[in-house]
Amino acid sequence: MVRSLIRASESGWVLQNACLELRLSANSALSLRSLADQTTWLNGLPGVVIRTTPATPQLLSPSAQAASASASDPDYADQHGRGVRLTLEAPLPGPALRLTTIATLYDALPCARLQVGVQNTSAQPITIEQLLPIFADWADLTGNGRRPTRPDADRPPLSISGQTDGWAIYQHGWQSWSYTGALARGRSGRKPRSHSLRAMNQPFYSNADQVFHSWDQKTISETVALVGFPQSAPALLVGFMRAIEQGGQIALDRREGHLAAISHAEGAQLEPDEACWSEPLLIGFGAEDTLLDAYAGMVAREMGARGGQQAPTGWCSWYYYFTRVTERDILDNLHALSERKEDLPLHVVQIDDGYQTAVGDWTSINEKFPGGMQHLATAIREQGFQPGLWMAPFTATANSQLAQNQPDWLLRDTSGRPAFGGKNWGSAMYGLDCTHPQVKDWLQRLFALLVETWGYTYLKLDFLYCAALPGVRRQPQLTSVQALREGLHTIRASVGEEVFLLGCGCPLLPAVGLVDAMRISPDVAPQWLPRFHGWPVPSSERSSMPSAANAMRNSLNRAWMHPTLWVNDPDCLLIRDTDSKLTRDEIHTLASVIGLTGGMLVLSDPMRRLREERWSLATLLMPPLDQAAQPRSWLEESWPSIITLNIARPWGACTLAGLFNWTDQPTTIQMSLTSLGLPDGRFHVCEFWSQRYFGIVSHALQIDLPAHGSAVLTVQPALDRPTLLSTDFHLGQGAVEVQRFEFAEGERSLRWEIKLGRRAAGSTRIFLPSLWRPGALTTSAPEAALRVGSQPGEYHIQATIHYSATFALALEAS
Ligand code: 9PG
Repeated sequence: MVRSLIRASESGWVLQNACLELRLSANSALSLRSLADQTTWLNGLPGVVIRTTPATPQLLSPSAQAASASASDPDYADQHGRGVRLTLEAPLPGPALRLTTIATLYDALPCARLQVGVQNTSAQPITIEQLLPIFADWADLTGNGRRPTRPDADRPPLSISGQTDGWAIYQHGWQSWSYTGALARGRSGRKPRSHSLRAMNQPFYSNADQVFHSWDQKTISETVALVGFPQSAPALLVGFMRAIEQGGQIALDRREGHLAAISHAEGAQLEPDEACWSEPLLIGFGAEDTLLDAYAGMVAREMGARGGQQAPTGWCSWYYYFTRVTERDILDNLHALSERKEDLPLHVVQIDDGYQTAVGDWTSINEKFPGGMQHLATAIREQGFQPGLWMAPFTATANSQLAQNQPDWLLRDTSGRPAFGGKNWGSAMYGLDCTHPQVKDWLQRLFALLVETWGYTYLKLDFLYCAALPGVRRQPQLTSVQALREGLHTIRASVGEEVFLLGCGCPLLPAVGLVDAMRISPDVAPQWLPRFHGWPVPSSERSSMPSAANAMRNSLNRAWMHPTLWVNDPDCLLIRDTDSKLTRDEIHTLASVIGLTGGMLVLSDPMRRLREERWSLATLLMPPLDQAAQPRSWLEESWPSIITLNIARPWGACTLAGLFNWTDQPTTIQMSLTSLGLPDGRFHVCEFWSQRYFGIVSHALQIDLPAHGSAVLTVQPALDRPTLLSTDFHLGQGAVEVQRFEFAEGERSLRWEIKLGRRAAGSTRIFLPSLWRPGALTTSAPEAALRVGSQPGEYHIQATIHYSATFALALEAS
């Protein structure tokens, strides 16, 4: 491995690792260059935004005065590995402030870590709004009226492969439901017109807007952004590695080639001599997927992600019953699931919204649940399921007893009104002030009741963003991110480590380490696109509204989080053919997305009304895959059209691929194997939904995709030996259920094991080179038969399996 290095140069300091070079000049100017491509760089300055009078935020950056290196460590090491580190200090113009920049490069990571701090060296308190580890801009934004003197001030701030504008952006949304995905060249990020949608998805938009108001083609990405050109390296990743104290945003202007990384201190009062630090920022150049991988790993280490969890499976009442749900509905579905447990062994039965009298009044149960919540949890547990419950712990609607009886628990805006969290349930939603000691006490007692008295051990915590709305808090020195974490921490402390917490409607990064799973998408719905009272929704308003297409878009575009940050929840798989506008092809596509990205599998249909064929559709995703397929590009399209997952198994490698047709017309695609990331060569290709075996393919294949339809391919190298091609037990076609596959040439036998954890009938497709033909089959399965396939060398072993079965096939020389 190449060791990173640090040295002084005539204009400042140089840090370098295998991927990039970072120059810091004597006035703290930063210049990052990709070593793989000399035409890719980011030049900027660190800065701080202060507020002197309420109306005027002022951006300050070190001027020409020389910065001094207070520490230079060529042998630095921390949780991310070995590297080098430099600490620079520089005075800021205007009020007496000192800016410190810490730059770290790691030997084994394709990125630099940047953190800035500001110290008040005056005798007066100073209000800090934002800390900018870097902003890269042509214009004079400094408050002192002088253009910052960058040594390279005549060079464009950001260049990717020689292009200084027009790049594509991967934009990340604030919370679970917010738009996440590519903004192709020429498309700008949309700001919804509706107040409610803004409150829910972009409440901090104006903070960045105020400072960078001159950027007229502004895109704001929350926490992290990728910038570049689809499928071409290098791309640039800029992302905050932590959201423990401050929320981060990346502001971009594609026309002017601007970028700013903003860590929101939210008006922190800095007393004389006090210092305040930004969250650490990661800047990397490289291939899109390696960057997101490195980023996820660093976030997980910085924030202590709860790793190693099995993705839960279950049933949730919301997407059919909605708030009309009754105790009877829960029991009916519970019994239906219980009767079918051998074919579909789900774990959780989760009661969603609809049991409480109002949002906020969680222990006041409505008349639709006459037996009470404890009784229902007991019934669920007695049937062998884990009881799950939805609630929105940081939200109260205007009509709730909570909002009326505890007005001082509500988060307030600067004019003293309860902070608006959007409209739902025909009422305004307010957020609770989780820095209020009485709110914490109440949460502590409430969750002890839900878990210890009622008996729910799986909790879907919804509308969590309400705790993180901008507002005035009991403890004014705490930011919105800290307030949300206080709330989540109080819940975690109350329920203990064993209870499964699923975050929903939640700002993503601040929840790492506190939740076990995270909803990463808008709500699914039994319709392809969002509708409002039956009408189509304008494009500016629809990206976070419930729909199957929206849920899939975010689930694909946030696949990189799983399982590094938590278990991803892509929202429910809806498979019913009544009360649903989804076509069979659309349902297959939903199953492909949920199944291939490897997160939770939750159903939400009236189970008694499902036809047999639909039940079996659900079983195809059981158990969930433990890895996540990822888009081939994060920058190409809002809805990625190809996702892949390479699977290494002792008996051979295979690639799983999902292909999607997001258009309204059927299409035929010519797909080259290289577009799946495969090298030149010959491969066996099978498709799941059509159960087609394409035979041995060497360059490209032609596939028909229905409107809104998908294909799931399994691809393996064509070798001159017996090969497991696929199974139809599981969408993974062998990736999950095949435990081993051994060819003993000397013994002339093929042995394999299938472990499904459920009862199923299905078939395994194998390939035998022309040298061999099948002989006797022995198996532990109650029923099995061998059938000759239609392609040369293709055989099917049909079998009924109870949980698992072993197979041995004698081979005869032909
Ligand atoms: C229960 C539901 C389900 C669902 C959650 C959440 O008004 N809105 O914009 C809005 C957005 C999402 C939403 C409800 C309303 O759904 O994601 O799974 O639990 O709450 O009310």
